Amino acid sequence: MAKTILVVGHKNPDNDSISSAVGYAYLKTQMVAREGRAHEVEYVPARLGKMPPESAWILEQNGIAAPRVIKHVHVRVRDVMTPDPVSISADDTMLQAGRLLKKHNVRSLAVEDADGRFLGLISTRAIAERYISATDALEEGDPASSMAVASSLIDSLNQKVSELMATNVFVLDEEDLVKDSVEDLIASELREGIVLDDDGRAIGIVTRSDVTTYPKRQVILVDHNETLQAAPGIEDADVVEIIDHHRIADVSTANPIQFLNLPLGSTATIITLEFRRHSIEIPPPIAAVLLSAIMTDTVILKSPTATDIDREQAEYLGAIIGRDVTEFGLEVFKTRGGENNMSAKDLVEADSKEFHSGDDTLLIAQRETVDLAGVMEREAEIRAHLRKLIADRGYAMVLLMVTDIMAEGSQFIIEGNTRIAEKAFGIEVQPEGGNWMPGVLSRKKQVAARILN
Ligand SMILES: [Mn+2]
Repeated sequence: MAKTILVVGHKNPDNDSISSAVGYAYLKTQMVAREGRAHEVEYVPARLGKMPPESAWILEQNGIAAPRVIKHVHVRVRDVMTPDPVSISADDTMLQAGRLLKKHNVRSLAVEDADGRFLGLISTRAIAERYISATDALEEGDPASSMAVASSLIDSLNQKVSELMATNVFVLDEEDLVKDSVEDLIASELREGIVLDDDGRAIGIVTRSDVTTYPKRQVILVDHNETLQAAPGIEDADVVEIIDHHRIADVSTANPIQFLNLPLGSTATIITLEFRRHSIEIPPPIAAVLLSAIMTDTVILKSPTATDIDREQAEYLGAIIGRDVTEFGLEVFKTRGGENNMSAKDLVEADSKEFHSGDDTLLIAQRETVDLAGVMEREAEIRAHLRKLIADRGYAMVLLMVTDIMAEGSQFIIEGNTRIAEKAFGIEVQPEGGNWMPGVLSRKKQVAARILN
């Protein structure tokens, strides 16, 4: 079976995280195919939450499936279990059980009722115990006792499976986390646990050694390298590669890996460079997806994070799909739709990132808009939601940057300990109306960096 490597962006995925996961999984797939190893490994794009509307749109337009939603990268029972256990009916005999064990070369069988529901386990150990108990009657030099043992053993062959099966079996669900099941399984009487589906049918067997020496899940991180923004369980996973354009943070690995971090406008730019470095052709649908991410991450190449390399790669992708990049970028932004029908929660949280500063956790959210006035009309509602986030999650400060793409600046709406922002930006934080920050378009370069310094 091919091993799976997840390619995943950060929490609260933005278009760069989604598109980079899709693009990089495609590139890696092509690379292993070229090496004739396609059967060995499968690269699966994944995401840690709802897609932004522009991602849903660009993927749909290009006939590409949405990345798979994952909640964590902990190892699950289904990752370590032996699937499809060999089963036997409760009415079958021990002779049939023995033959099945031998035929399939397994140590235990799942005993099931007429409807296929799990009743118990029959194991080589149960048979051995039956055998040993039969020999109890043996007395040396007494032919009669030998005959008794022999007939007891022959009887055992005709015994029903239901009489000898173990019913005190530890039951697991395939979505259970291995780390939560290890202790219980080791403490359980039997060597094996059984994995049941919702209908009570056996779908897997897990042994003690399965859970004590399990392989970690392999993950490629795109567009982040910070634990706080990564999938829950990342410390329990094997990060095999990182492609990013953010500050170097705290994800650590056991082995040397490819860690490609460049101070460019988007991760999609780096992935485009990687396609070219490896001479893998970019098909138009993938080019469109990557270009959409360069455009959203660099605010149509206007953000101070946009470099000449981003412009060159954008042009390269634009040529593949035969589009003017600025026009295409505006079209992508328009698919985000207006803010009118959006809840304050979505407006604030859709693109929000947590940062640590000393003992404090801060939330910096960004809403890029073509209708700043429309967003500011809802200021009271937005501020109430920011205060709710502080109350619920204990942030020291929440800062929403409402970025006006056309005017090329951001309105700051700040709640919580406003002194953090006052110190970082030398401003007097306005409790009403917010603060207009001309030229501030980049959360990473112009906001987070200044606050974290
Ligand atoms: Mn990015």
